[in-house]
Amino acid sequence: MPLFKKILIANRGEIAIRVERACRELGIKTVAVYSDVEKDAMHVTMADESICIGPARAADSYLNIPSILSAAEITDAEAIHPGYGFLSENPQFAEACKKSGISFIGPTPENIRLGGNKARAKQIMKKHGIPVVPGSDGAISDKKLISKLCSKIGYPVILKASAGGGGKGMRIVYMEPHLESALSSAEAEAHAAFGNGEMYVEKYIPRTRHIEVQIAADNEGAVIHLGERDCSVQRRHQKLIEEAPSPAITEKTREKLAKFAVKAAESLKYRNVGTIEFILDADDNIYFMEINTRVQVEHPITELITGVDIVKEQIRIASGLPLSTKQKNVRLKGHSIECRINAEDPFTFVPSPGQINFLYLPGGPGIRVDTFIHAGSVILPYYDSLIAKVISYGCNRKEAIEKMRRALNEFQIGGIKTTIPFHKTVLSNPDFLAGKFDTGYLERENAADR
Ligand code: MV4
Repeated sequence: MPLFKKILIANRGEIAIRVERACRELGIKTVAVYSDVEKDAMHVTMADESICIGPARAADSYLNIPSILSAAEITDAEAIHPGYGFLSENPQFAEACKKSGISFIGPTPENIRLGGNKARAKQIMKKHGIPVVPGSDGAISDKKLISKLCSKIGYPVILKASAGGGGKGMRIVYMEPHLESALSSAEAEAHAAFGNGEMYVEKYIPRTRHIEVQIAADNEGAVIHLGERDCSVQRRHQKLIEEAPSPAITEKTREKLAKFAVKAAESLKYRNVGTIEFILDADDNIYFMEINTRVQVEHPITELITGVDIVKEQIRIASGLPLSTKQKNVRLKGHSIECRINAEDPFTFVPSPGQINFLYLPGGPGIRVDTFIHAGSVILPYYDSLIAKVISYGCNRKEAIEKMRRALNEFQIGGIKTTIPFHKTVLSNPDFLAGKFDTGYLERENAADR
């Protein structure tokens, strides 16, 4: 089965360029799409062809399904790569591609739909023997039943939206008197954000680490894992630093995570690449959380420790080819760290759009930079504030940290504020250096500052 000849990339910024690079190496032509305000953007310049898909607002362009499908038809693209965000986890879009005879480079619409229904995904994982946090069996709506269940599992509990993501519709409840108001505000928030107020309930686990496992599955049902990523350095559910492998788990825990992730993918008949997300408690107990059905922002750290090109793998699988490697040939070697550089104030994280008037990007041994910026480029307020990913690779964690520190000091950017100073601070924090941090780390560090 041959590879696609031409792919339309339904995205912008660094991930559109990342996909273009994979296509170029595979000999595949690329079509970029752009909104009215991005015709001079780097992802457009670097593509073989480009086509305008609408006004600046994402809802009118990068999220506009009819416009993107027309663009693919006009340019004769056989396949669409959705990147991350935008339409990447929209089952209707994957379905619409199929109906138009265009290959969607990603999982099946059924896989995506399940990934978006967190209560149901958890229920299915539990049925297949993958450990989950004690709580409701799927979604729950009756207030009396919820109250009874919470008393049974014991406070604190956490209320989560079935359609949730990014912490929206999520509430930690420390005692029964707070339950009713937390429930109604979480439901309202979920309804406003996702058009779906369905909730589920879990025991709240304090001091968790966020660890996810990269998997890949082909059309013959072969599944491999590419090791884990530790994404515990987050702020308000936005990941800021990720690393692979996790500095905080034993080899035994690593093996368990991988085994659960492969079993999850097999039991769901998962196709293409994906991530199985877990939380770990202070005693290294593993709990399944979610399935992410897209290529993730932090995929490069896995590429650096495995040598597997995850985007090429996505394209190969979608075109019907088998996985390029077998599990026994995947070796996790060295250590990789990613710092997300955002156009934001480094202390308040308030977006800082504007024109870049000076730029020098870091490089040298062990440094990869995935970005779309150049001297003169304008960071627009319409889209997310990620402007670059600095990724380091070393033979061990200490070397990866040293290289990252050097790279952050080399990075020179004028005209806008960035989160580089924040990263420099974390990379010299004794707890971070010792690998002692959990998802509450930043909030606590900030509290200590005040
Ligand atoms: C949890 C949890 C503790 N206990 N579930 C947040 C997003 C989603 N992917 C999973 N999340 C969590 N689920 C139980 N049962 C802790 C988190 C969590 C978190 C919670 C509150 C504030 C910040 C957080 C950061 C990462 C994970």
